[in-house]
Amino acid sequence: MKLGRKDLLLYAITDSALLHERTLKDVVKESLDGGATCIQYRQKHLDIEHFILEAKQLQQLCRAYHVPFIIDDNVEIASIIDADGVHVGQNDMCVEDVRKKLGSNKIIGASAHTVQEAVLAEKMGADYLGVGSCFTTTTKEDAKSIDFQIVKEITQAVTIPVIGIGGITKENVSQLRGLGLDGIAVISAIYAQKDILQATKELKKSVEKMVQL
Ligand code: 3NM
Repeated sequence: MKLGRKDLLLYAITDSALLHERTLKDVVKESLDGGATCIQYRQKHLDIEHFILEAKQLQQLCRAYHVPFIIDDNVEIASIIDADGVHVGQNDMCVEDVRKKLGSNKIIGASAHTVQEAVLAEKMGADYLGVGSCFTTTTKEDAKSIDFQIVKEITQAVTIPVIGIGGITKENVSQLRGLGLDGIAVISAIYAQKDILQATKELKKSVEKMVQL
């Protein structure tokens, strides 16, 4: 699957800790109905068998919506289930090795916190970058905040699309305007919400305004 810039407008990352009575498939479906443009399956605490089962369910759902399905971190499983792509952090497999393993048709996203990391990731073949943490987040314990000036320098230094991540909400997303971002990646602003459908719709409207030049 080829990745378009518009696919990165509202990138939703799953969190199984936020399900309450709902299933992961149900909440992801709600977010897709609300207009999420890309889904990342992020799962840190599941054995491989269940990981694959759940990933396949979400993959099927995303296919029906023609929305890219990305797996966080686990290149092996992304390869096994033939996911659309994988997202790697600075401590995961390096982009160059992921590209070798998955081939040229898969989407590779990379996290970057400095201009140097961003430029290197692009050079190694990343298709998009996630930069953060833009605001304070409680979702990822080791997230470090990034200066907006650095975000701007990153978007100017690379040609691949860049999305902001970390603590982004419909209230604060407008503060990212003018930084050159193509979209946002969120967990809580979608999946911690009671009405996921409505929350996604509202967030999408706000992010559409943010990315306008
Ligand atoms: N990566 P929320 S922040 C997965 O800064 C992740 O690289 C981050 O969750 C980074 O939208 C983050 O709930 C968590 O803040 C994003």
